[in-house]
Amino acid sequence: MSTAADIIPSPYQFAWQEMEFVAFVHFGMNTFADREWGEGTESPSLFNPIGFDARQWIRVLKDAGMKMVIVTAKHHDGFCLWPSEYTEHSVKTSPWRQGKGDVVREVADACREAGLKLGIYLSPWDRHEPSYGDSPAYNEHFRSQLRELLTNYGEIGEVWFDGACGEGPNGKRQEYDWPAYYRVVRECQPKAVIFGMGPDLRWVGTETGYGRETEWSVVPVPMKEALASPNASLDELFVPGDMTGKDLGSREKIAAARALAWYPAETDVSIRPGWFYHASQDEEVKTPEKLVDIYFSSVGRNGVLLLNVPPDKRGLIHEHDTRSLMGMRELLDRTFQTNLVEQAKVEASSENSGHAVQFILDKDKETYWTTPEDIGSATLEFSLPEKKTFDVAMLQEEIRVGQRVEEFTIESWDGKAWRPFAKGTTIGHKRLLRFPETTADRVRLTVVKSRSNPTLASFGLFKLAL
Ligand code: FUL
Repeated sequence: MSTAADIIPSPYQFAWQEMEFVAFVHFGMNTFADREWGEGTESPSLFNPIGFDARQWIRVLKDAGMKMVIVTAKHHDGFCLWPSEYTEHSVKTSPWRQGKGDVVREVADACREAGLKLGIYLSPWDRHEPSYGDSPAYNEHFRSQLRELLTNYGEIGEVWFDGACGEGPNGKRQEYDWPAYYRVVRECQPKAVIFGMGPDLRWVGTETGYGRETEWSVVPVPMKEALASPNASLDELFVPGDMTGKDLGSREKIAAARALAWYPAETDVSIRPGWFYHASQDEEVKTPEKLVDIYFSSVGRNGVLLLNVPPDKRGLIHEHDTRSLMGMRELLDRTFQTNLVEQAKVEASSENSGHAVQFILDKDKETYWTTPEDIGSATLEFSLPEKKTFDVAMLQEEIRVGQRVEEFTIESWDGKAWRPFAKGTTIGHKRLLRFPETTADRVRLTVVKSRSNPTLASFGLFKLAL
């Protein structure tokens, strides 16, 4: 078990995890054709967002608390939001800005001005491109487009690879050359993380916004059979596989694994029923309360929340979406404004008295707690200056040393005995729990089971503002 607990995130995976909340922006030909999956035969003359304002998008998304914006530079219909040299099927043959516009450029500039990162969705499945299905030729075409996007728009934080794969016009099925795609990303944007069909970030396995209660960032990953060379990198050996199972990283799964990797979950969901804007869904925008519930079940379950907000035909984020996002932000800000154990006196102890328990205050993070191995259960006790009422707990592990905690409980002292009011399994980067209102001035957290000595980067109790 300690092997799994020793696996740590790369600095780029860690930076990505710390963002917690990022935006997905589905915009393109489908916005105008009123479809979810275009055929690739739509005329570029349809694309004309006359009120297009990337700064408006970024203002809304930033105010909502998002730290990066991933834009669909090309969806399955093949229409490119940037004037690619490699196709005519793009903004350059559209009426928008007389064919001189570049959506990716304007979004990149607005992100940079606002201090947000930019990510790119480039669909390998391309229903327009004639070379699609002619595998080597299309792979080169795709690499060229990737290179354009990764060299002309400044720093890119994430590259989003979807697995959809249809038949080409020649009736042949396209074989994607993933390692060759990764090489372009590594070469042009060494700090970017690759999602989905790539080895850095994994799809959580649902588009509902609800991650697993037990979410491990260290999981068995599919690898090519023959380890061709002992120096082969993960990029060469990695095989995109199905990571949608209920249990990915339990002790049983790990024991049976051939290879383990830090492969954390990204939780994507749309603020509307569809990924693209449809006027018919204007009344179906998720409410602030629903978005808060999703936040607790994604960020609060060791995932990064990738929330899709699709701009409308004007090229603007619709008023209803903005209203919900601002409502969500306000509820979250009010909830997490005051950590009720901030003023508490903290004491650490462990079951096996022969071992000392260290409790170290870290200047950068809030607290950093570590204990020697084989300690049995370990406890942190918080004594508050006065009684407080809370119904939310937040826990964070120091994942830069690995993900370790397997089971924990939180109890309050009622004057006579300790009463459990919350419990959980994994923590990872962040765990949020909601429970019935509890009032107490003494609280204790017990790590019941851990893969190695447990660490904690922060602990908080809050009152939900709903
Ligand atoms: C899927 C695509 O097929 C959808 O259209 C959407 O882009 C979603 C985020 O990924 O696989």
